[in-house]
Amino acid sequence: MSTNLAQQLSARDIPTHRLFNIFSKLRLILVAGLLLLPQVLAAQWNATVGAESNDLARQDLAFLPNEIWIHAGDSITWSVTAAEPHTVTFLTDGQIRPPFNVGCPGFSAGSATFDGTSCITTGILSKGEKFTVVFPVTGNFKLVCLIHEDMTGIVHVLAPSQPLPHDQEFYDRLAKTESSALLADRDAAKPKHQHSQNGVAVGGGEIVATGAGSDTLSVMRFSDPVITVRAGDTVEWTNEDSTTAHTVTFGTEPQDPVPPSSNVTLDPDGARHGLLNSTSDSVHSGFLQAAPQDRVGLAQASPGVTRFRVTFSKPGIYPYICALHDGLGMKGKVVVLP
Ligand SMILES: [Cu+2]
Repeated sequence: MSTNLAQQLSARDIPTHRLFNIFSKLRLILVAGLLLLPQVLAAQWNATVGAESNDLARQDLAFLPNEIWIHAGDSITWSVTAAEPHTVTFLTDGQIRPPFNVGCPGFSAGSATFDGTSCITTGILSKGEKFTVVFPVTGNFKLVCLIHEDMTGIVHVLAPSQPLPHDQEFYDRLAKTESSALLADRDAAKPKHQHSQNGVAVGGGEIVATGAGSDTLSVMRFSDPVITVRAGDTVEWTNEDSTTAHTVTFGTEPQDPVPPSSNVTLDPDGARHGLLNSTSDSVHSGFLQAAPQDRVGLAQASPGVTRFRVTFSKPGIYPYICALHDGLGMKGKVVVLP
């Protein structure tokens, strides 16, 4: 090859290399663009968890709203807006519901991805805390709170080509409407169902169905915060909430609030019974809770213990609390006259 021809060839090669470089760069930009595109298009949705009255007595145990339609790749951030604690949990279909302190097992903090194949849950979320879930694949996913059994919802994850029925503004409005309707519900303050003259209703509640699941209103109060009786009388507390557990606790709070204290006996009708001989004595009802709903394919649940009786032998003033909800103001007092 003559020097001249070699020079000509290399002169022709230069533009080819340049073209190749330009194409490489274009390809890189294209690939980066395709990779970034879903993130640019992916929407960030917001929803709330729980709501409450100003005095904290009435608690919405609900996802507000409890039904949301999004696209695959979108994420939803749930913000807790009430003092009652909740979890944001997606179990897998068929998974046995775990206790809230066990989790999936295990917990996620801040954010997680859910595609229906493995469980995700937060630990206990307090007021002001947030949790974001990314939904990369299509499907209809049930949302639950591991603390409150009748607090459920659904996230519908559609393919990006499908139209979405609502925008964020719609969900904000729906959350507000649902929340205030629940909080305003007066059915939960039912007439007392006690057969005893000295009866106190412990809480009250109502489960409200939507197309996506259940919202619950729980009233975290004793119906008669102060009740006056005579020495020798017995006061009877009845949990009238459809789902929420409460306790009646005099004196020292036990470490484990679930079982009754050892000085509690069982009446023939299944109610628990304590005796207080002094204002400095302690007695604890344990969880008073309605039996859970029965379901086909599951063993029948035993009747729940909803009643607690305390006999007061001596005059005095006996303050008590619900060990679960005293922070929300669930406290009472028994005045025992001679
Ligand atoms: Cu309570």
